[in-house]
Amino acid sequence: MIAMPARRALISGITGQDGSYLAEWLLGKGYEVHGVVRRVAIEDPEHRLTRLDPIRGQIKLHAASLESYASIHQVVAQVMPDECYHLAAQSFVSYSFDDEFSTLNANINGTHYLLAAVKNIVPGCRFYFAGSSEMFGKADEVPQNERTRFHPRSTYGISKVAGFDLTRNYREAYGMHASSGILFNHESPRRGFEFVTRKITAGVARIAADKSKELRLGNLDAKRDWGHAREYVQAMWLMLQQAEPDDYVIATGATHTVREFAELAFAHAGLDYRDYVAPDPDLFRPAEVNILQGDASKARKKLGWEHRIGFETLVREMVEADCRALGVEPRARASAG
Ligand code: G4F
Repeated sequence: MIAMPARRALISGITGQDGSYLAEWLLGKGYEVHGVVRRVAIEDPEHRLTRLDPIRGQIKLHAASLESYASIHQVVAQVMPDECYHLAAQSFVSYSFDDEFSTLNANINGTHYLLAAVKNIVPGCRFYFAGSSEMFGKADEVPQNERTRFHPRSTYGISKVAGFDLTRNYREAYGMHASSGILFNHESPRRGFEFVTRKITAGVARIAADKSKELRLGNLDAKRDWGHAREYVQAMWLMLQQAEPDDYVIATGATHTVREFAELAFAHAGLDYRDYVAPDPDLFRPAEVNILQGDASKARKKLGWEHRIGFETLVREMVEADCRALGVEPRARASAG
C-alpha cells in the first residue's frame, strides 16, 4: 500500500498562544506543520519561541514579514500548503488605541497579502481567518451569533472586520475555501502577560511568592466570555474539514466580570483580591465594548464543536501554572469546576 503524503499546514502567528496549541493539534493529526515567523524570533529563540519548545524539532519555521507581500509570497510558494491558518495580528486591543495606524496596516494588509498569495499560488488551499468577538463591539443583541451586526469599538475591531470581509470576498469572488472563526476570548497558561487574565494569574503568583504587594487593574466590571484556547484551536481545524467554507462563532456562552476572575484567582491562592487589587484609571479604555457573550449553536450543530473546560477550571489551571513557575504552592480553597 502506498502511504499518503502528510497534509501540509502553514500557520501565521505560530509562536503565540493559539499558534502553539494549533501546531500541537495538527502534529497529532499527522500534518507536516510550517510556521511563518518574524526574523527577530528566529534569531532570539530563547525568548520568542518558548511556547514551541516541546515541538521545536517537529515543525519548520520560515522567516517572513506580514508587512511584505514578497516575503509572504515566497513562503507560500515554498510550502505549498493544503491548509493555511492566519492567526498573526497585532492582537492587543488596548495597544490599538495607542497606535491605530500600525494596527490597521499590519492586520488588514497581512490578511490581504496572505489571502492573495494563497489564491495566486495554491488556490485549492483551505484558509482560516482568526476573526474576533471584538468585531461585535457595541453589539445590539446578547448573545451574539453569526448574524449579529458588527459595530467595532477599536481600530483592532475595525481591522478584524476588514479581515473578515476580505476573507468572505475571496470566498465569494474566487471560490476559495476560506472560513472565519469569530472567536470570543480564549485564555490559557500560554496567554501573553498583557491580557487581563494572565496579568491577574501572574500577579497572584507574584504576590503569593512575596515578590509583589499589589496588582493594578482597569475596568473590573468589564464582562467577557472566556474559554480555553486549547479547545478553540480545534474549532479552527474543524472549520477547514467541512465540505463548504463558512463563518462560525466560537464561545462558551457564559460571561464573567474581570472582578469575578480576580476574586477566583486570588481565592485559589488563599488570598482576598480586595486586599491587593488597586484600581488604575489609566488602564480604562477610551471605548469599551458591550457585553460580549457568544452563541456557538451553529458550531455545535455543524462542526460538532463544544467547549468542555469551564471558567473555574481555566482560572485554576492558569493560577497553578504561574505559581509553579515561581516555586509556590497555591493554597487552594476546595473548589470544583
Ligand atoms: O484581556 P483583554 O486585554 O482582552 P480583550 O480586549 O477582550 O481582547 C482579547 O480577546 C479578543 C476576543 O477574542 C481578541 F480579539 C483580542 O485579540 C484579545 O485576545 O481585556 C479584557 C477586559 C477589557 O474589557 C479590559 O478593559 O479586561 C479589562 N481590563 C481591566 N483591567 C483589563 C485590565 N485589560 C487589560 N489588558 N489589562 C488590565 O489591567
